[in-house]
Amino acid sequence: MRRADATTLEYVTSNSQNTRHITLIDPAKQDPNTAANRAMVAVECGSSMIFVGGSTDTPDEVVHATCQAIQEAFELRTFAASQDPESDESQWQIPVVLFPGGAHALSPAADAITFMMLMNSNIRRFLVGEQIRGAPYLEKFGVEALPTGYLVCAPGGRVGEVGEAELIQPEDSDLVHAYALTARMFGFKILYLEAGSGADSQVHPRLIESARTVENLTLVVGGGIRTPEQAALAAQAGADWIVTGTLTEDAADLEELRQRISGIVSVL
Ligand code: 1GP
Repeated sequence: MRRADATTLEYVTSNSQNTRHITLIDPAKQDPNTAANRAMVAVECGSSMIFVGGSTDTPDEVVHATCQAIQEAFELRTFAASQDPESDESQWQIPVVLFPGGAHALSPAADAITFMMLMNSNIRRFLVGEQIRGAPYLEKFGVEALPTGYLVCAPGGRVGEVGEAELIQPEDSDLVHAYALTARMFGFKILYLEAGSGADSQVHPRLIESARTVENLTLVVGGGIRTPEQAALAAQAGADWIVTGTLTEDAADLEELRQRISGIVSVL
C-alpha cells in the first residue's frame, strides 16, 4: 500500500541517500499466502518496494490474488502499528508494483506498474504492443503507470530470449549511455538495467556507471544479484534501486530469507 501523501512515481524517483531495495515476488512461484509472508519479511528487513511479476505466462487471477494478499497483509500491519506507540505505521506504506511480462499479468490491487518499453527488443509486441493492450485496463482501474525504459544486458536470461533483445555487452558503455539519453528524451523517469532473472552474472558496473551520467533518470538494476558484495557493487556504481527475486524464491524458509535480505540491505 502506498503512502497517501505521494504518488508511487514520486516515491520511486525521490532522492534517497542510500540505494534502496526491491523484493521481486513471482506469483507463479508460490501461493498468495506464502507471497504475503515473504513480502512482510522483506519489509521488516528493509525492502522499500515489492514488485509482483516476472514469469511470462502467469494469468491475471494469480497475479491479482498475490497482489491482494500482500496488500491485505500490509494493511493489517499498518493498522497494528497504528495501535502501538512503539511502532511506525509508515514502515508498512510500501508500494506493491506490477512488474509485468505482458498485458495479461495485471491487477487492480496493485498501486502502480512499471510501464515498460523493452528498448532493445526486436519485437514490436515488447516495444509497444503489450502496452497498447494494457493501457486501457490500467486507465480503467486507476493503476499508476511508472514510465520505464527496460534494457536487457548480457547474459540476459529468459527475458533476453523471449524479448529477442540485442543484449548490451559489458563493453557497450557508449551504447548504454545513448539508450539512457533516449529513455530520458522519451520522457521515461526510470531506466531498468536487467541481466535476467537467475543470471550467473550481474549487470556490469561499467554499464551502471555509464547510465548514471544521464541526469533525471532513476536507475533500477536487477538480475543475478545474490550476495551483499554484488549488491554493494551495483550500489557503488550508481544504482538507485536494486532488485532481487531468485534470492527470495530459493530461501529454504522465512528465517533464511530474513538473513539474506538483511545482508543485502545492510550494505546499501
Ligand atoms: C528479474 O531483475 C530481476 O527481472 C531479479 O533477478 O531473480 O536474478 O534476482 P533475480
